[in-house]
Amino acid sequence: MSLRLTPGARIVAATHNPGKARELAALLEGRFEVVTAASLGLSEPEETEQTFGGNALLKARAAADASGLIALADDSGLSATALDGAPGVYSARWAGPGKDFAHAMALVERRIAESESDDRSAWFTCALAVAWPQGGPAVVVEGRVEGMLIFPPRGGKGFGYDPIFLPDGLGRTFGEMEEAEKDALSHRARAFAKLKAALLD
Ligand code: ITT
Repeated sequence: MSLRLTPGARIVAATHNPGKARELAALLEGRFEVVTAASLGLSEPEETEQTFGGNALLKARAAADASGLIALADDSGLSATALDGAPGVYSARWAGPGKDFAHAMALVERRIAESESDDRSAWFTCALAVAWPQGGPAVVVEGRVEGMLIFPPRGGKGFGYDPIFLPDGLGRTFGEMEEAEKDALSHRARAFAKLKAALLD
């Protein structure tokens, strides 16, 4: 089986997060026929792994096996140095069942204050996994972007923790950036560049 992705191939984007789905679609740039896990009615597997790569692979394998299509999955999150890398793989879970990211960002702020650390550095990680159906091969890559956390949150663009993340060297949070600007430097874009090198170019 070839580990190259042929342009025009039908692939399933194994995410139920609309913010991620939008960014992944922009990165895929119309190279593929992309269908979403939600549109195929695929269920969300439980994220039982302790690493971004492990969870991305688990999601890609579940979607590939359920759909019979090549699947692309994303597992990502925010890590604060003062919190020893939390919320990390639990980033979505810190927002609770209602996916309340105002609450999750306030929780990050409170936990950092409680830690009594002055360190506001943080990073986003994105693991992308592509899996072929029926127990076929899989590829997992990871990208990161470093920055600082700022409070109160700034900007209403993006999704999740974007309004508290100021990427190094820039004066605007991800929440204040147009999508194309974030897509040029984000953890997701960096992971995607590695995927492209492995599977596309
Ligand atoms: P899927 O599993 O269906 O893809 P999810 O939202 O549950 O959706 P994750 O388990 O990977 O995805 O959770 C990652 C969380 O980390 C996500 O919900 C966001 O809140 C946050 N996150 C990841 N990438 C982000 C980004 O680019 N900007 C802001 N927050 C991000």
